[in-house]
Amino acid sequence: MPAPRTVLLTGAAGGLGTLMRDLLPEYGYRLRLLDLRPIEGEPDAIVADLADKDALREAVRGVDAIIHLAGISLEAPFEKILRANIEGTYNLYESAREEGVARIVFASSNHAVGFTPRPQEGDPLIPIDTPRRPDTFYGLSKSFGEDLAQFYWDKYGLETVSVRIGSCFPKPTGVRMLSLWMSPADGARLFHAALTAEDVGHKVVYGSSANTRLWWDLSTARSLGYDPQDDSEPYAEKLIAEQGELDPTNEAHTHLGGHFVNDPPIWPY
Ligand code: NAI
Ligand code: 15L
Repeated sequence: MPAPRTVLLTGAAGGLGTLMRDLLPEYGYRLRLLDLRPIEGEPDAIVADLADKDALREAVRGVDAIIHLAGISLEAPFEKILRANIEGTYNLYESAREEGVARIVFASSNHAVGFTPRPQEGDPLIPIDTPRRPDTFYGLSKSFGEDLAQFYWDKYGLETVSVRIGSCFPKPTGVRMLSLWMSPADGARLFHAALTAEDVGHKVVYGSSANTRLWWDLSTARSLGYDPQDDSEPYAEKLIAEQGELDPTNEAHTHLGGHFVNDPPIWPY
């Protein structure tokens, strides 16, 4: 597939969307922005709900690819997750299929496999084909998104890279995050690789930097051409001094999904 140029970025007003709005144009992309919320300084951004099929159809028309970040990014009652993440992602895929968009990069999450025990010292890294173990309705919606992507590839030939993102923030803020952190610059590298790799079909990859304390296997992401440059280790000493080492008797410290397994943060809207 030729390198995509015009890319629809859904969820463009959010944390990750804001970071990617800054970083992706350096790779030569022209971004079309979409979010439920208006974006300051971006009068051309499309303000639309993923429930609005007509707006989605128009938004995807003529783009080469989509980076799909929009949706509820924390835990919420099932009905809300159903509407935004499950039906919303379906609506986006249907629009993409109807308009002949070749590829979607889907923001999946570590919470699709959040109940997976984290590796202890000497254990192998978590492989990409580990059974899915969602830790929340939110994680369940990401599992659905991955299956939806597989279905649209098998049935319609619409390609997807599903990125199980760890924690993409400017800096790691917790000890668990030392293992899952994806620096924004590595995030842009990974999205660029996912947009440009040849013949991906549907591929699921983990999304993080090359952290010293990595818990999962980045080889599938690397097979796309992703070459992470960052490592959370410089933040480790200070975070561990402040918060202590992970506690093996605390469920939130012994699972990939962290506190989503027992006390998930709730979507505030
Ligand atoms: P965020 O909550 O900051 O941004 C999500 C955006 O989606 C918001 O701007 C919101 O207005 C928009 N949105 C929500 N419902 C919508 C709807 N029905 N229609 C249109 N727009 C809607 O989340 P963040 O951190 O930027 O994450 C982006 C994506 O990446 C999410 O799908 C999240 O699940 C996923 N992800 C993020 C991780 C991270 O470390 N930031 C980790 C794993 C996954
Ligand atoms: C996610 O999926 C969330 O969207 C993000 O806000 C973080 O909580 C991240 O996972 C994480 O696990 O750190």
